[in-house]
Amino acid sequence: MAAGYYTTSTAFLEALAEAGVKYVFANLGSDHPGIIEALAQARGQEREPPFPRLIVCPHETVALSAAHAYASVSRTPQAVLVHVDAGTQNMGGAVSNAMRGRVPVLIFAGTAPYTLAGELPGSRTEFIHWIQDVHDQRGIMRGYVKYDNEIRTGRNVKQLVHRAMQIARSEPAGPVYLTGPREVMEEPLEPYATDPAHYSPVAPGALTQAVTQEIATALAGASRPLIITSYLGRNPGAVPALVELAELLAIPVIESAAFHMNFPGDHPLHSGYQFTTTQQNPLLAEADVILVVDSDVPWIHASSRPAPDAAIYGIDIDPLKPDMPMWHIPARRFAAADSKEALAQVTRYVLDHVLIVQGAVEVRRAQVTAANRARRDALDALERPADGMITPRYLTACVRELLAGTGAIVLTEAITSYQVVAEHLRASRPGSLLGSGGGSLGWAGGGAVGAKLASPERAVVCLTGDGSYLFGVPSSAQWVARRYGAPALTIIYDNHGWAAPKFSTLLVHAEGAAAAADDFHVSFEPAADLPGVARAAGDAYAVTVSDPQALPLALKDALAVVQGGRSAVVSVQLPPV
Ligand SMILES: Cc1ncc(C[n+]2csc(CCOP(=O)(O)OP(=O)(O)O)c2C)c(N)n1
Ligand SMILES: [Mg+2]
Repeated sequence: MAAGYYTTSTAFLEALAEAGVKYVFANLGSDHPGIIEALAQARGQEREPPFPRLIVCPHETVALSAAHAYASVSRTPQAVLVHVDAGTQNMGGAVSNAMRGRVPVLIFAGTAPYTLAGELPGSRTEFIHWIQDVHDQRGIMRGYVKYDNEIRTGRNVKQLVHRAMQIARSEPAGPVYLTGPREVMEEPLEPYATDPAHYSPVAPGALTQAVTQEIATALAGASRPLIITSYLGRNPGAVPALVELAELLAIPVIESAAFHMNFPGDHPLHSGYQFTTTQQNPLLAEADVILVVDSDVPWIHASSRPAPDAAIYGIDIDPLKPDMPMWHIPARRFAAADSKEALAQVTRYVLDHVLIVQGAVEVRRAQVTAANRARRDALDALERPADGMITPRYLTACVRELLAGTGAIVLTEAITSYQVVAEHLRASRPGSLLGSGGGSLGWAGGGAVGAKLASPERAVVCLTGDGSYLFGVPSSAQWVARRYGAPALTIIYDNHGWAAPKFSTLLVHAEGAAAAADDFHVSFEPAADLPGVARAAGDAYAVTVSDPQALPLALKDALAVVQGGRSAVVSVQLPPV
């Protein structure tokens, strides 16, 4: 480094490193010379901790999705660097996914220089600096981030980074957004230090004694208790706490709209998965006490709801969901708490204070176990091809067999096959299944890169719809995977189009003209060579499979390729939409 070279950009990168950021998923532009120069100046220096590594992402969706999945897997937030308003806009729905997934990530974008004629280092030098100057760049992100601010001087940039990270990591976690004008990012400074230990995330909250007693007593006294959860497994450490409580009182557990492994799929008390329901769930209708833990969508009133007199309790890291303009469950008590802590408190209370009606609990355990065995047997029977074609259930069963004992991380963006993937994969290890948590498609492509960088020793397998594969900008994602040695196995649930909008239309207009004419505008015919995109962009091993008998071997070969260090994309041909 040139003697004394130290700018806001240097301090910014130092602060990221201090905050535990190993990777900056970056898409660069005219706002980043300060950062590019600071990185080059630092090259070869022995810094402790070392500056984060820049991961060049040719599309911003890939950058943010990678940072999202990295943080989900490792529970350590990373950073994303994008270009002024344009790059901010190009992250598009990925920021909505990070918000809904309650995933911490620090996003930085430069802003146009504010001086016209060389008054300060970083002043305007290119025509584009006039064109990229907009009124409210931070406003683009404001509905989706927990915090936004502008870096106004390098003298407190470290404080700002650590404060932003503290907010991002404190529950409910989420994305944060900082901007910095070129002049500020070029500002020469004296080196200085901050202590990141003073910015730890807010410690997990627990239940009060009174609420613990209320919930423990209600559950222990229930005849037909039920637990519903969606994202408790964001913290893999919370899963054993749920298992312990469920086992203690023989409480069936339903995973609803779950994008995490929350409760072991092979557990006798696992009572099924639900996403968009069309029929009443009898367990939900019959339950007299329901504990909803960490859930955005515990049920869909239109088709499946609890009894009007059920006693409902809600424990959530985010119990009121102020980020959702309309949300409600008719709970007797809402409590904001960390689910791991809260469930352990309830379990302890039951053990210490509440008389368990052991006979009744054992009868229920036997009943729930038998019902779940029957339900699983019925699902097993569906795991076969239909009319010579691969079905989503058969495909998922083959994936389950393929991955048995491998310790793989599975990313799911299987859309109309979300439920089938959950039901037949039956993820049973905490942290082994991940979805975006949001509604903006295209997460899994970049997500696979982030998951692999976060957990290089594990195989990463991405189950995606064909539409979602394309939303994920595979040309960019597959190139990044190759360049940075982060291979994944991508399995496309290829039904040649978008089943979801067709399904949505049928839910509203079952007898309509679109249904009568099968005219939904959802077909991807003529078919594109989807794995070929990955081959061209990232030298991926690319295969298309339509023969059910050939499927297991094709998947096995593809996994072996990935374990050898090269990405593979298998398009599995399903009945078309
Ligand atoms: C960014 C974005 N654009 C559009 C949508 C609306 N949408 C929801 S599901 C879907 C189709 C997804 O297709 P695919 O991944 O092939 O899954 P399939 O519906 O076929 O199961 C679309 C377009 C969305 N959720 N996100
Ligand atoms: Mg599809």
